[in-house]
Amino acid sequence: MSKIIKTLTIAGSDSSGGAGIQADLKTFEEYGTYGFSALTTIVTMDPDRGWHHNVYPIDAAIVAEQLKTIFAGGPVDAMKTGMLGSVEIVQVTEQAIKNNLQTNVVIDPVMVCKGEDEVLNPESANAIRDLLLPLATVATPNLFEAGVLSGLGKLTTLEEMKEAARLIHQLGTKNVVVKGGKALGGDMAIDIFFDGSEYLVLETAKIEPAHNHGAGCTFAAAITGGLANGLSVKEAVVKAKDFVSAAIRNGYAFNQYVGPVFHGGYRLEN
Ligand code: PXL
Repeated sequence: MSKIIKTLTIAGSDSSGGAGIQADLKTFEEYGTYGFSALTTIVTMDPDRGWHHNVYPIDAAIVAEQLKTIFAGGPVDAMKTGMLGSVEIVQVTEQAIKNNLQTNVVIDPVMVCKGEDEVLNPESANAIRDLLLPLATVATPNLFEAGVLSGLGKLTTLEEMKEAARLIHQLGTKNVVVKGGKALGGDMAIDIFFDGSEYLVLETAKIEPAHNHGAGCTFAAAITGGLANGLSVKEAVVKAKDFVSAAIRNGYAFNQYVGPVFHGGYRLEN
């Protein structure tokens, strides 16, 4: 084995396996990397309550201990964050990035689970904006999160997505991917990449049926895997779009409520 390439996710557990830390570790494996994880929250979904999500944050001191373990081997080649669960966990994450001089940092500013449209924890969302975006190589908000972070509210057009990306770039992240996915009207799933000067519009035809639970986490994890493998940010984003599209094409109906992506879809197709 040549040099091991290390990746890290600081995120929540999605018991249904499509999103969260499960998405991240499966994706890191597909990218040929050795994945570490620091667990921040446990999310359960209740079939007796219409798939209602319960979110259980883990004590920030335990998150700090996990990060101490992981960084005992030095910085990783690339890392990402997902659902963080509390302001204290955001602060612990900020300290770990700074103390370890960690580079290649992907901040996925998770505020809600799919289908829910209220910010789970506004204080945590603000802390991610203020403490983590300035440390980010890439921030990867979905359409809803981009509307919140930019202050523009609900985004409905490509032009609004671009303006949101520009405003989020001003919050300190070096690059922004607004994951529009299928959330914008029309036939195309549209994401945009902005590096502070140029926009790149990434488009694919919408996939039906859209088994896309976990697509956002998987997209961000794939960018992380690409950066760890030495791709430029733009190359990593372009490849991640292909990776997540294949994951959606190969997704499946788990039950009446949820259809997760299959993280190995890109491998099956290539
Ligand atoms: O897709 C957002 C998300 C992120 N992280 C965890 C989740 C979810 C949505 O279900 O459970 C742990």
